[in-house]
Amino acid sequence: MTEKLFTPLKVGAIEAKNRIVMAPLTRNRADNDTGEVNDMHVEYYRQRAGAGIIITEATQISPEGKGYLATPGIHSDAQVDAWKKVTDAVHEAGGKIVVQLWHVGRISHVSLQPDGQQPVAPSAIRADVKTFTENGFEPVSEPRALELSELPRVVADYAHATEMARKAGFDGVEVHGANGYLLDQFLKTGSNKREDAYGGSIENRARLLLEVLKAVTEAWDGDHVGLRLSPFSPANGIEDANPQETFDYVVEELNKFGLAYLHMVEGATGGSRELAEGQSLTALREKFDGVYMANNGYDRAMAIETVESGAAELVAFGRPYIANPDLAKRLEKNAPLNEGDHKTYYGGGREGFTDYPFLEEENA
Ligand code: 8OZ
Repeated sequence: MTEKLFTPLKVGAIEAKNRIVMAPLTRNRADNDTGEVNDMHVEYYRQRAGAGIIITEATQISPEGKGYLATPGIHSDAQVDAWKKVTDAVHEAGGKIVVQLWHVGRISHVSLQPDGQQPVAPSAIRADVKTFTENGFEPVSEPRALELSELPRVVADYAHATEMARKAGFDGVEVHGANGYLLDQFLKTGSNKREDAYGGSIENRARLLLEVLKAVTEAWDGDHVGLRLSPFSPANGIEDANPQETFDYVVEELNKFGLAYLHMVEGATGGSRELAEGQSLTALREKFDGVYMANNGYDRAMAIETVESGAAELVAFGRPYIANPDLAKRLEKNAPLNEGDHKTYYGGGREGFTDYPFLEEENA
């Protein structure tokens, strides 16, 4: 019997050959000055084309959206040309690839911003976290609150990045609404103290995300657009007074856009899957009309069971994909997994990036 996890699924416009997704993974190996990916990325993503869908590492929609050293962008023509080599390679190898559209908001440092400017945020509240700069790990800089008049420009940057992603040959885009970055900062009460139409009530806090989704689905269409959320994660110093209430509203509203999928970080990003009293992902999943992609700490048995039971249609694997380029095949064959080397997760060259072995090499 073939378990459902290993069978195809139509995800919006994307024909996934299995239900195993490569989750977005920040690897800090793009050109720090130009935000272009390079030959290493072509090889890295080609190697992982066995996934039903690859979601690229988080990729900034504008220079201001950058918050870490050597992350890629998708706003310049040169970046598009560089990504085109990646999408061509993945397609030749029979895979599908979407780009994760990212604006970090307050999680940045002046040294990473155009002209050394302050990072932007819903409100001028610094998160007590660090980012990765030329000088190693440094506390994020004090942000400034975005003016009301600037928000249409931020929304337009998402639409522009979507157009650039189409030109680069991607199969779709994923809007990064998770992990304490700009859109999550607007959604949650700890980081959003605005007194205009984008702060206060749930409707107001969700306004920017919903405007972004409207713009992105107009620039392409809902069938090519996914969204990642992390309702209950404290990642990057984020908190919300009532996340269940906030995300009940958000997920309800998502159904207007006919999205290809909803990608959920279940629990604390990269950490515990436990939820607090009164918090339920099932309630959110049931509200959403489309394809549900589960993520966070899944192993083979959990993934098989989750898809078999219908609790999710897709399962995204992050860290296991760093060390196992052929993860989908390994899961199908129930083969052992390689261990990743943490020292080469962020930054560096080919070592720890494109040199993890495939099953055939191990058995040769
Ligand atoms: C790890 C290091 C830097 C950024 C996320 C984009 O958490 C990230 C990220 C992860 O979504």
